[in-house]
Amino acid sequence: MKTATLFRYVLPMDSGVILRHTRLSVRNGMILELNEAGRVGRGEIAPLPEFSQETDEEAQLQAIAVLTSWLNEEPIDWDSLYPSVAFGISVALAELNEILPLAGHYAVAPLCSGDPDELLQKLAHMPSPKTAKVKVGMYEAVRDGMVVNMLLDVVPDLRLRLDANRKWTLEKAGQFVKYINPTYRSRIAFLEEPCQTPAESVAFALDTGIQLAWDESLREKGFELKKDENVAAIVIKPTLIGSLETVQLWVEKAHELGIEPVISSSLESSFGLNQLARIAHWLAPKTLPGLDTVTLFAQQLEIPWPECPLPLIPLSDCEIAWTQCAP
Ligand code: OSB
Ligand code: MG
Repeated sequence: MKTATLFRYVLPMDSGVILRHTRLSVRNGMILELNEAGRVGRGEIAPLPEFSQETDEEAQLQAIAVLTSWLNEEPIDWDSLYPSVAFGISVALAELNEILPLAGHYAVAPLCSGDPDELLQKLAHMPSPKTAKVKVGMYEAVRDGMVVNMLLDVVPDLRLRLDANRKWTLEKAGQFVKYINPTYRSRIAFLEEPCQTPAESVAFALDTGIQLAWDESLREKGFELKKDENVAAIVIKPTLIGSLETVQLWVEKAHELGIEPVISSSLESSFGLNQLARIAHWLAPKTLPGLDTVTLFAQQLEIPWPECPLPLIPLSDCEIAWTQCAP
């Protein structure tokens, strides 16, 4: 006997979470649950506003169609699915079929998207070697350069991942670097997408010796990952990339080329983040994942993130959007 259920969640965010051009005051998403022969598999489908092409409504309609096929023992055409739907359903199936191991990679790179003092407090409790991620490109490039220099100065065993989200021209990126002590450059593990185009980013890396990570580029049509001394990492956001199989292919390709695959959050709930930590531990155990986003929320869902004090909402409190048994 098979059943499939879709829950809808609405979780309040911490004040001041801004995605590109919009403030995100609540996060909407779905948890799907599959039952078969006494086994359970769950996954999260949560298109991210400003990043996903699909809306919540489109994702829900497609998920219902796919789950109906699953109940009817029909094959799933993975290539035709929205990334968020492919990801959530493939994870639920992997859990159901006991393919996804339980152990998770819960050590993450703490994220600083504003106040560097908050990051310094987090780092004080972190064992060495310390790795953190700082968002740059939101304020003046000069200010970013000074903040990064200060952090590397104050915390001698710190390595930084930086993320500029394609905000800089080559000139602005140069202004940023000017404020960083040249001997600290090697402690920048990578800088994600410094410039508006990948070609400018590569030019920046060649100029400065600071290595790059591809994030947005990975999701661009025709992008091909090649061996490149300037590229240290790729940022894999499964909700934006697709099925677990697609994620696995990117991880394998990165490993083949000596590039680090960083499994990262697309602001999934604590439920989805836990699954991402398990995926990271399973597929890329040696790389610190980019999953420090639970504190952007005001509530957690069903499964708490380790040591996170935010209140926890059980899945049973969520609205059931759709449920069906096999005919
Ligand atoms: O800018 O990389 C981004 C999360 C959602 C949308 C965009 C981004 C992010 C993150 C996730 O930065 C956290 C991380 O990568 O460590
Ligand atoms: Mg990024």
